[in-house]
Amino acid sequence: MAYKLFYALGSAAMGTRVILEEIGAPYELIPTTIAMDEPRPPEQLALNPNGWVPVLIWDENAMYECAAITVFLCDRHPDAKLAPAVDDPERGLYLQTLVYFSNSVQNAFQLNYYPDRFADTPADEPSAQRRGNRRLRETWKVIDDQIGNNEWVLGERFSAVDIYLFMLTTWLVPSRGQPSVDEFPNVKRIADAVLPRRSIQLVYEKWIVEHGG
Ligand SMILES: N[C@@H](CCC(=O)N[C@@H](CS)C(=O)NCC(=O)O)C(=O)O
Repeated sequence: MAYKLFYALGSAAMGTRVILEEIGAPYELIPTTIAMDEPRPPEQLALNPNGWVPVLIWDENAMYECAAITVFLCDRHPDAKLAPAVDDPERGLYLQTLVYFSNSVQNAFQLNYYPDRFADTPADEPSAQRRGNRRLRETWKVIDDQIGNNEWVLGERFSAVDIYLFMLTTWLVPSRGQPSVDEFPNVKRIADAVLPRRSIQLVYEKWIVEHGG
């Protein structure tokens, strides 16, 4: 049976869609929005009361949280070779980096994109946004240093973490005061290497056109 994915352009659901493309699993997109002034479909809110995407549905089941969905799908489809197996020595770094992306880097983005969730009053929001941008610099630097001279995040092996990294770099908007990906050469090297993949070209077609790719 096909997977179903609550989906919005520019969102973390794009990363999940890339994974589904890489796996070659049939899937159906359910359009939703990430606009703060637009309502979410009740079916989405019933599965994720936070109103976030991605939300993945399969059989009679559903789950949210992009990093968890990534681990789930890659484990479910090992033939796609997107993740180290549970007993592989690289499994630790794989999980560590995915969770760091999800709870530290993404959190820094949230401060900048959704400051109302972190500030007491509207007057406090610019401060939260500035702190988010500093936090983006701090957390991306940690990742850039971690990668060092590695070809991919896990070393010589391409994995779902590289796709996740690419997705997060598309959210960096220097005109908002956020760092440019150019400040993190090791991150940029991997993002550039992920870009030509067929799955990325398909899912990020609009972003690539807009960014002169
Ligand atoms: N921790 C969640 C966060 C997901 C998230 O922030 N999604 C954003 C788009 S990238 C969203 O749905 N934003 C709309 C909202 O927060 O209401 C995850 O990693 O899946």
